[in-house]
Amino acid sequence: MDMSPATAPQNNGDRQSKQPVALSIGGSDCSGGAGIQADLKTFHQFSCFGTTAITLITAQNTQGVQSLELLAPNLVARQLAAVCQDLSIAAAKTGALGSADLAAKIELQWRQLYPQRRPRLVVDPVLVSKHGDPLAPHDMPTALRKHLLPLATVITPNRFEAHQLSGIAINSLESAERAARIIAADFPVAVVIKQFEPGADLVWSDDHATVLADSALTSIAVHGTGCAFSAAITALLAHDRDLLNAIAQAKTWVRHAIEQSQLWGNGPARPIFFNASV
Ligand code: PXL
Repeated sequence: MDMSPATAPQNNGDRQSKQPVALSIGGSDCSGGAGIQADLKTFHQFSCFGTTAITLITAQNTQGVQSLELLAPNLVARQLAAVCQDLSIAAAKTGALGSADLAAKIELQWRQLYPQRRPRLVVDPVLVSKHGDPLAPHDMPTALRKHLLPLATVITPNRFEAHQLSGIAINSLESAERAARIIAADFPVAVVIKQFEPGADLVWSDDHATVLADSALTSIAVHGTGCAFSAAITALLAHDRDLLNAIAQAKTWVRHAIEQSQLWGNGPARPIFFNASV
Protein backbone atom coordinates (compact mmCIF):
# COMPACT_ATOMS: atom_id res chain seq x y z
CA MET A 1 0.00 0.00 0.00
CA ASP A 2 1.52 3.27 -1.08
CA MET A 3 0.35 6.05 1.13
CA SER A 4 0.03 9.15 -0.98
CA PRO A 5 2.63 11.70 0.04
CA ALA A 6 0.80 14.51 1.76
CA THR A 7 2.85 17.57 2.59
CA ALA A 8 4.69 17.89 5.88
CA PRO A 9 3.35 20.18 8.57
CA GLN A 10 5.33 23.42 8.69
CA ASN A 11 5.17 23.44 12.44
CA ASN A 12 3.17 20.77 14.12
CA GLY A 13 4.43 21.70 17.60
CA ASP A 14 5.98 18.44 18.73
CA ARG A 15 4.09 18.49 22.01
CA GLN A 16 6.38 20.62 24.13
CA SER A 17 9.55 18.90 22.92
CA LYS A 18 12.56 21.01 23.77
CA GLN A 19 15.15 19.40 21.52
CA PRO A 20 14.98 20.14 17.80
CA VAL A 21 14.46 17.17 15.49
CA ALA A 22 17.26 16.27 13.06
CA LEU A 23 16.89 13.77 10.22
CA SER A 24 19.54 11.59 8.61
CA ILE A 25 18.89 10.09 5.18
CA GLY A 26 21.62 7.52 4.58
CA GLY A 27 23.00 4.03 4.95
CA SER A 28 23.45 1.72 7.91
CA ASP A 29 26.92 0.81 9.16
CA CYS A 30 26.28 -2.10 11.50
CA SER A 31 29.66 -1.60 13.18
CA GLY A 32 28.43 1.74 14.53
CA GLY A 33 31.22 3.99 13.28
CA ALA A 34 29.73 5.68 10.22
CA GLY A 35 26.43 6.09 8.37
CA ILE A 36 23.16 6.64 10.18
CA GLN A 37 24.55 5.16 13.39
CA ALA A 38 27.23 7.87 13.43
CA ASP A 39 24.62 10.50 12.65
CA LEU A 40 22.30 9.44 15.48
CA LYS A 41 25.16 9.43 18.00
CA THR A 42 26.25 12.87 16.80
CA PHE A 43 22.70 14.26 16.92
CA HIS A 44 22.41 12.99 20.49
CA GLN A 45 25.77 14.53 21.43
CA PHE A 46 24.49 17.88 20.13
CA SER A 47 21.15 17.63 21.95
CA CYS A 48 18.96 16.89 18.94
CA PHE A 49 16.26 14.26 18.66
CA GLY A 50 17.56 12.05 15.84
CA THR A 51 15.43 10.41 13.15
CA THR A 52 16.38 8.43 10.03
CA ALA A 53 15.34 7.33 6.58
CA ILE A 54 17.56 4.36 5.68
CA THR A 55 18.67 4.09 2.05
CA LEU A 56 20.95 1.05 2.16
CA ILE A 57 22.31 -1.51 4.57
CA THR A 58 25.93 -2.54 4.73
CA ALA A 59 27.55 -5.47 6.44
CA GLN A 60 30.86 -4.02 7.57
CA ASN A 61 33.25 -3.71 10.47
CA THR A 62 36.47 -1.86 11.18
CA GLN A 63 38.22 -4.00 8.54
CA GLY A 64 36.02 -3.17 5.55
CA VAL A 65 32.61 -3.34 3.86
CA GLN A 66 31.60 -6.96 3.19
CA SER A 67 28.23 -6.40 1.53
CA LEU A 68 25.76 -3.72 0.64
CA GLU A 69 22.10 -3.81 -0.32
CA LEU A 70 19.86 -0.95 -1.37
CA LEU A 71 16.37 -0.49 -0.03
CA ALA A 72 13.57 0.00 -2.55
CA PRO A 73 13.12 3.70 -3.45
CA ASN A 74 9.44 3.48 -2.42
CA LEU A 75 10.36 2.28 1.05
CA VAL A 76 12.82 5.16 1.42
CA ALA A 77 10.11 7.58 0.31
CA ARG A 78 7.70 6.07 2.85
CA GLN A 79 10.21 6.44 5.66
CA LEU A 80 10.58 10.09 4.72
CA ALA A 81 6.82 10.58 4.65
CA ALA A 82 6.34 8.78 7.97
CA VAL A 83 8.93 10.91 9.75
CA CYS A 84 8.30 14.26 8.10
CA GLN A 85 4.49 14.15 8.22
CA ASP A 86 4.60 13.63 11.96
CA LEU A 87 7.65 15.41 13.38
CA SER A 88 8.77 18.89 12.48
CA ILE A 89 12.24 18.49 11.08
CA ALA A 90 14.54 21.36 12.03
CA ALA A 91 17.38 20.25 9.73
CA ALA A 92 18.33 17.19 7.70
CA LYS A 93 21.34 15.57 6.06
CA THR A 94 22.00 13.02 3.37
CA GLY A 95 24.83 10.47 3.39
CA ALA A 96 25.18 7.32 1.29
CA LEU A 97 22.35 7.23 -1.26
CA GLY A 98 23.31 4.06 -3.15
CA SER A 99 21.92 4.79 -6.61
CA ALA A 100 20.85 7.58 -8.94
CA ASP A 101 17.29 6.23 -8.75
CA LEU A 102 17.27 6.60 -4.99
CA ALA A 103 18.66 10.13 -5.25
CA ALA A 104 15.90 11.00 -7.73
CA LYS A 105 13.22 9.52 -5.47
CA ILE A 106 14.51 11.43 -2.46
CA GLU A 107 14.45 14.70 -4.40
CA LEU A 108 10.87 14.09 -5.56
CA GLN A 109 9.66 13.14 -2.10
CA TRP A 110 11.44 16.08 -0.42
CA ARG A 111 9.82 18.51 -2.85
CA GLN A 112 6.39 16.92 -2.29
CA LEU A 113 6.74 16.97 1.47
CA TYR A 114 8.02 20.54 1.48
CA PRO A 115 6.52 22.45 -1.46
CA GLN A 116 7.58 25.76 0.08
CA ARG A 117 9.76 26.20 3.14
CA ARG A 118 12.13 23.26 3.38
CA PRO A 119 14.31 22.28 6.33
CA ARG A 120 17.94 23.15 5.75
CA LEU A 121 19.70 20.20 4.15
CA VAL A 122 23.35 19.18 4.54
CA VAL A 123 24.54 16.94 1.69
CA ASP A 124 27.50 14.69 2.43
CA PRO A 125 28.34 13.32 -1.04
CA VAL A 126 29.47 9.88 0.14
CA LEU A 127 31.18 7.87 -2.61
CA VAL A 128 33.66 5.52 -0.91
CA SER A 129 34.24 4.28 2.63
CA LYS A 130 37.36 5.05 4.66
CA HIS A 131 38.57 1.53 3.82
CA GLY A 132 38.34 2.43 0.12
CA ASP A 133 35.24 0.31 -0.53
CA PRO A 134 32.77 1.85 -3.01
CA LEU A 135 29.45 3.01 -1.54
CA ALA A 136 27.99 4.49 -4.74
CA PRO A 137 27.92 3.70 -8.47
CA HIS A 138 29.84 5.74 -11.05
CA ASP A 139 26.88 7.94 -11.97
CA MET A 140 26.43 9.19 -8.40
CA PRO A 141 28.33 12.50 -8.84
CA THR A 142 25.98 13.35 -11.74
CA ALA A 143 22.94 12.29 -9.68
CA LEU A 144 24.09 14.37 -6.72
CA ARG A 145 24.51 17.44 -8.94
CA LYS A 146 21.10 16.90 -10.53
CA HIS A 147 18.96 15.84 -7.57
CA LEU A 148 20.57 16.96 -4.30
CA LEU A 149 22.50 20.16 -5.06
CA PRO A 150 19.30 22.08 -5.90
CA LEU A 151 17.95 21.26 -2.42
CA ALA A 152 21.15 21.65 -0.42
CA THR A 153 22.08 24.38 2.02
CA VAL A 154 25.63 23.10 2.17
CA ILE A 155 27.58 20.23 0.60
CA THR A 156 30.64 18.74 2.34
CA PRO A 157 32.91 16.89 -0.12
CA ASN A 158 36.43 15.71 0.70
CA ARG A 159 39.12 16.28 -1.94
CA PHE A 160 38.26 13.14 -3.84
CA GLU A 161 34.51 13.86 -3.84
CA ALA A 162 35.08 17.49 -4.81
CA HIS A 163 37.20 16.29 -7.73
CA GLN A 164 34.39 13.94 -8.82
CA LEU A 165 31.77 16.70 -8.53
CA SER A 166 33.73 19.46 -10.28
CA GLY A 167 36.25 17.77 -12.57
CA ILE A 168 39.02 19.73 -10.80
CA ALA A 169 41.86 17.83 -9.13
CA ILE A 170 42.48 19.44 -5.75
CA ASN A 171 46.02 20.04 -4.64
CA SER A 172 46.02 23.68 -3.46
CA LEU A 173 43.81 26.44 -2.09
CA GLU A 174 43.47 27.86 -5.59
CA SER A 175 42.23 24.55 -7.07
CA ALA A 176 39.88 24.01 -4.11
CA GLU A 177 38.35 27.45 -4.73
CA ARG A 178 37.94 26.69 -8.41
CA ALA A 179 36.22 23.39 -7.61
CA ALA A 180 33.91 25.03 -5.04
CA ARG A 181 32.96 27.74 -7.55
CA ILE A 182 32.00 25.09 -10.10
CA ILE A 183 29.99 23.03 -7.59
CA ALA A 184 28.10 26.15 -6.41
CA ALA A 185 27.71 27.66 -9.88
CA ASP A 186 24.00 26.98 -10.40
CA PHE A 187 22.52 26.93 -6.89
CA PRO A 188 22.71 28.99 -3.71
CA VAL A 189 24.65 26.27 -1.92
CA ALA A 190 27.66 26.61 0.36
CA VAL A 191 30.55 24.20 -0.25
CA VAL A 192 32.95 22.87 2.39
CA ILE A 193 35.95 21.12 0.84
CA LYS A 194 37.31 19.08 3.73
CA GLN A 195 41.06 18.75 4.10
CA PHE A 196 41.97 20.33 0.77
CA GLU A 197 45.35 20.28 2.42
CA PRO A 198 46.21 18.62 5.73
CA GLY A 199 44.30 20.31 8.55
CA ALA A 200 42.58 22.91 6.33
CA ASP A 201 38.98 23.10 5.12
CA LEU A 202 37.71 25.57 2.53
CA VAL A 203 34.28 27.10 3.10
CA TRP A 204 32.83 28.66 -0.03
CA SER A 205 29.69 30.63 0.75
CA ASP A 206 28.02 33.62 -0.96
CA ASP A 207 30.90 33.85 -3.45
CA HIS A 208 33.37 34.18 -0.63
CA ALA A 209 36.12 31.84 0.57
CA THR A 210 37.02 31.22 4.21
CA VAL A 211 39.80 28.85 5.20
CA LEU A 212 39.41 27.01 8.51
CA ALA A 213 42.93 25.87 9.32
CA ASP A 214 44.16 23.61 12.06
CA SER A 215 47.45 21.82 12.54
CA ALA A 216 47.48 18.56 10.60
CA LEU A 217 46.64 15.47 12.58
CA THR A 218 49.04 12.57 12.57
CA SER A 219 48.41 9.61 10.35
CA ILE A 220 45.76 7.76 12.38
CA ALA A 221 42.95 6.73 10.02
CA VAL A 222 39.63 7.38 11.74
CA HIS A 223 36.35 5.92 10.52
CA GLY A 224 33.18 8.04 10.55
CA THR A 225 34.73 11.51 10.48
CA GLY A 226 32.81 12.70 7.40
CA CYS A 227 29.47 11.46 8.74
CA ALA A 228 30.13 12.95 12.19
CA PHE A 229 31.17 16.30 10.68
CA SER A 230 28.11 16.66 8.45
CA ALA A 231 25.81 15.43 11.24
CA ALA A 232 27.29 17.96 13.67
CA ILE A 233 26.66 20.76 11.13
CA THR A 234 23.09 19.47 10.73
CA ALA A 235 22.52 19.41 14.49
CA LEU A 236 23.87 22.93 14.92
CA LEU A 237 21.66 24.17 12.06
CA ALA A 238 18.73 22.47 13.81
CA HIS A 239 19.61 24.67 16.78
CA ASP A 240 19.40 27.66 14.42
CA ARG A 241 23.09 28.45 14.39
CA ASP A 242 24.34 30.35 11.38
CA LEU A 243 26.14 28.27 8.81
CA LEU A 244 29.75 29.47 9.22
CA ASN A 245 29.48 29.20 12.95
CA ALA A 246 28.04 25.68 12.68
CA ILE A 247 30.82 24.56 10.32
CA ALA A 248 33.58 25.96 12.54
CA GLN A 249 32.15 24.40 15.70
CA ALA A 250 31.61 21.05 13.95
CA LYS A 251 35.25 21.08 12.80
CA THR A 252 36.54 21.74 16.31
CA TRP A 253 34.39 18.95 17.74
CA VAL A 254 35.43 16.44 15.06
CA ARG A 255 39.07 17.15 15.79
CA HIS A 256 38.54 16.34 19.47
CA ALA A 257 36.49 13.27 18.54
CA ILE A 258 39.36 12.06 16.34
CA GLU A 259 41.94 12.71 19.04
CA GLN A 260 39.83 10.79 21.57
CA SER A 261 39.02 7.88 19.19
CA GLN A 262 39.39 4.46 20.75
CA LEU A 263 40.47 1.11 19.37
CA TRP A 264 37.24 -0.80 19.03
CA GLY A 265 37.67 -3.63 16.53
CA ASN A 266 40.84 -4.86 14.88
CA GLY A 267 40.80 -2.98 11.58
CA PRO A 268 43.16 -0.20 10.50
CA ALA A 269 40.54 2.58 10.78
CA ARG A 270 39.51 3.17 14.37
CA PRO A 271 36.03 4.58 14.96
CA ILE A 272 35.65 8.20 15.97
CA PHE A 273 34.68 8.95 19.62
CA PHE A 274 31.24 10.53 19.52
CA ASN A 275 31.10 11.44 23.18
CA ALA A 276 34.19 13.65 22.87
CA SER A 277 34.57 16.59 25.17
CA VAL A 278 35.77 19.82 23.59
O1 PXL B 1 31.80 7.53 5.90
C1 PXL B 1 30.91 7.43 4.90
C2 PXL B 1 29.89 6.35 5.06
C3 PXL B 1 28.57 6.67 4.98
N1 PXL B 1 27.60 5.76 5.10
C4 PXL B 1 27.88 4.48 5.30
C5 PXL B 1 29.19 4.07 5.43
C6 PXL B 1 30.24 5.02 5.30
C7 PXL B 1 31.62 4.61 5.43
O2 PXL B 1 31.94 3.48 5.67
O3 PXL B 1 29.45 2.79 5.65
C8 PXL B 1 26.76 3.50 5.44
